Amino acid sequence: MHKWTVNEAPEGLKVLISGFQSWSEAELQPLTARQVAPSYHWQVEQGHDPGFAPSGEAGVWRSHTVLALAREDGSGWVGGALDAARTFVQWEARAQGDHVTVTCTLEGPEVGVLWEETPDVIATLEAHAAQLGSAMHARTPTPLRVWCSWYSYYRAVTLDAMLDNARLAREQGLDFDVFQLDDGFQADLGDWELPSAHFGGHARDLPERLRALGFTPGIWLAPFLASPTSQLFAQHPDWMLRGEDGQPLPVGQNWGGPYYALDTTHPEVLAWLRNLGATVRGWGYTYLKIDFLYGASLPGVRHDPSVGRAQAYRMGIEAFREGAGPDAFILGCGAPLAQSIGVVDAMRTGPDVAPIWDEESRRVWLGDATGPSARNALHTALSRWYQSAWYQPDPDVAICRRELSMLSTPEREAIAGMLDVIGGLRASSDPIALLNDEGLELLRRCLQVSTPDRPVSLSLRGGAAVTHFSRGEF
Ligand code: 9PG
Repeated sequence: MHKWTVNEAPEGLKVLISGFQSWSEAELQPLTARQVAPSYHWQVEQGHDPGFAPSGEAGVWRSHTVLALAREDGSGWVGGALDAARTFVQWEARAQGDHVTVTCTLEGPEVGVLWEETPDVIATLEAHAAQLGSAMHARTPTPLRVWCSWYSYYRAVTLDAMLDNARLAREQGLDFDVFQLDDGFQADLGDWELPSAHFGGHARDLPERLRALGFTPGIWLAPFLASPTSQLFAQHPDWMLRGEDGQPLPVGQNWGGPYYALDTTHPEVLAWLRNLGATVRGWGYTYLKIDFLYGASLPGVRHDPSVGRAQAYRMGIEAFREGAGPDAFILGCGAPLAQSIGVVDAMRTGPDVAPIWDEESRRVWLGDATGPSARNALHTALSRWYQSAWYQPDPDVAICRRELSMLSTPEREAIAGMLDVIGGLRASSDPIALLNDEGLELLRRCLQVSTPDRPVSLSLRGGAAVTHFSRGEF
């Protein structure tokens, strides 16, 4: 463990943190405020690192890979790492009377860490992020424009809905590069090759037809998960990550019940992951959204106990990448962030967008800002601006439709403006047939790729931290 003392009154400082995985909070806050700790166990597993969760004490902030302390004038301190492929780099800042104690704990092989005082926190954080990105051979390809089925069809997606939207997008001259099938085509979590009853075909039937319309075929998978009802689980119970009690470890609650994760230190699991990557490539998909990846990185009992959990995670994503091939475009989601650098092309850097601005009950009263909402998605992705040196950021979809949505016109416009500031991938799930002229116009605007913006200052106003981006409107 590394430890530093910052001899500065905590009251005058802000802290910038980035949580464990895509959906975890990232934010700039007064150091003396309280980092929100989720109330329920399942919220910890799905949005945080159960091995290094927020403490819930006022003045104690936990962050993965990077942490910064900033004074009102933008000077301060920045912590970073030189490598994070097989190691979780866990930072904590603790306000203690007239000073701050900063600790950095490594979980995994020893790696170099940096703690630097700087006249310009923004520039130093960006320099650290760039250094880490280049040391880990970050892939930062051209951002793509993606139509994704999730945020309007959810699990009820069908083969026909995919093709109808692709045809209409072509007719309307919408500039999508990729048409991506999301969750719902498969019979069960883990049984990727068996179709669901409602899908109306097999996922392998789609790519050729999408290509004929001029789109790159994309598909969603949660390659590290298995549901208790799946054939995968029935056939290979010994492949599951386990708890101390020897039972398969539930790694979250979704799809109507608990779900398990594969143990990526098991050689047969790694072979199965390689094969899965190759299989979906063989079906004709070259854009692969791989989701719920955090599952393989949670604390648990593994086949090879000498492998740490960060390394186990890395072995899993590397195996999938090997199978998919070096030219597949891989989007990580629900994924430990820095540990994915060099393997993924793009990364979701916030929780899901939803057709509501904010779910105050969950965010404020249940203390969980990792849930789906436009506010949570954009706030989190903006707070990770410097991570565009690690992968193409994916701030998630714009919502341009008026129907099936509770967003107001100014809220839809605000999303478009913030996507422009964040840069990275551009995506939409709007059923094209639901878009009126105004919606089509907004969508065309949202599909214009921009370079990520950078904040010009980090300041404290009336006790609340505010980030200013140079495009300035938000
Ligand atoms: C498909 C979706 C979409 C979406 C992903 C991810 O905590 N949760 O229960 C939880 C459920 C779903 C979710 C995120 C968190 O969404 O981000 O784009 O692919 O899975 O199921």
